[in-house]
Amino acid sequence: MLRLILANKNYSSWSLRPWLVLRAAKLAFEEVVIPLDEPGTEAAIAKVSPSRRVPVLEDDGLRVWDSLAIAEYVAEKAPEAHLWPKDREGRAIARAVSAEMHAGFTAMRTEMPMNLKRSNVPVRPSAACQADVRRVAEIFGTMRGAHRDEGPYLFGAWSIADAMFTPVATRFRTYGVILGGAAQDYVETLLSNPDFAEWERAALEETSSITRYDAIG
Ligand SMILES: N[C@@H](CCC(=O)N[C@@H](CS)C(=O)NCC(=O)O)C(=O)O
Repeated sequence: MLRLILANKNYSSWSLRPWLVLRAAKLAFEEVVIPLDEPGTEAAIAKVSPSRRVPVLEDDGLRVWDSLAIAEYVAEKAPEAHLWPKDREGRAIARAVSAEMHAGFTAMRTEMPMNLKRSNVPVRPSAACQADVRRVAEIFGTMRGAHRDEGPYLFGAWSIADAMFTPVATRFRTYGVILGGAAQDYVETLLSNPDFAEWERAALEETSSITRYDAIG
C-alpha cells in the first residue's frame, strides 16, 4: 500500500499538498506523521528521506520525496483522475503556476507560515511579502477569469495547482488577508473543499506544537 510520510498537519503546508493530491486520485494510502521540532525529529526524517525533508511517498520499495515530484508521480499512477487540466495549454499553465508556488513566495511563506489553529493574527507584512500576496492575487484573478465557466477551481476542475495553493488560502485566512472578487471566491472554494476540511479536523486535534510559528503576531 502507498504510504505518505508527513509533518504536523497544523503547520506543514508541504505535507498538505500531496495529501490532497492522493485524495483527489482516490488512491488508498497510509499516513505517518513525524512532528517537527522534537528531539527525535531529525533522526526519524533521516531514516525515510534522502533530502532530510518530508513529505515522502513510499510505493512498493520506491521512495519519492518532494511535494511536487510526489504530485507528478500520483498523476502518472492515476491518469483517470485527470489531476492536471485535460488540455495541453491548461496543463502547461497549471504546471507553471504550481512551479512558481513551489519555488517562490519566500517572504510570504516565512512571514505567514501555515497555522490552521490560529485566526485573526495581526502581522505587518514586509514589502516583499506584500508583493508575494499581490502576485498570488494576480494568479487567482487571471486564472479564475479565464476558467470561470468550467468550474470553481483555478482551472475549472480541481487540479494539482489547487493543491499547491490550498495552504496559501489558509494563510490568508489566518493572517486576515482579504483579496476580494473572484480571487476571494476561489480562496473560499479551497477552504470549503471536503478533503481539506478532513485534513483540518485532524490538524485541530493534534497536540504537538511549534513555538516559533505560534509566536508570530
Ligand atoms: N521542497 C520540499 C520542501 C519540504 C520541506 O521543507 N519540508 C519540511 C516540513 S514542511 C521539513 O521536512 N523540515 C524538516 C525539519 O524541519 O526538520 C517539498 O516540496 O516537499
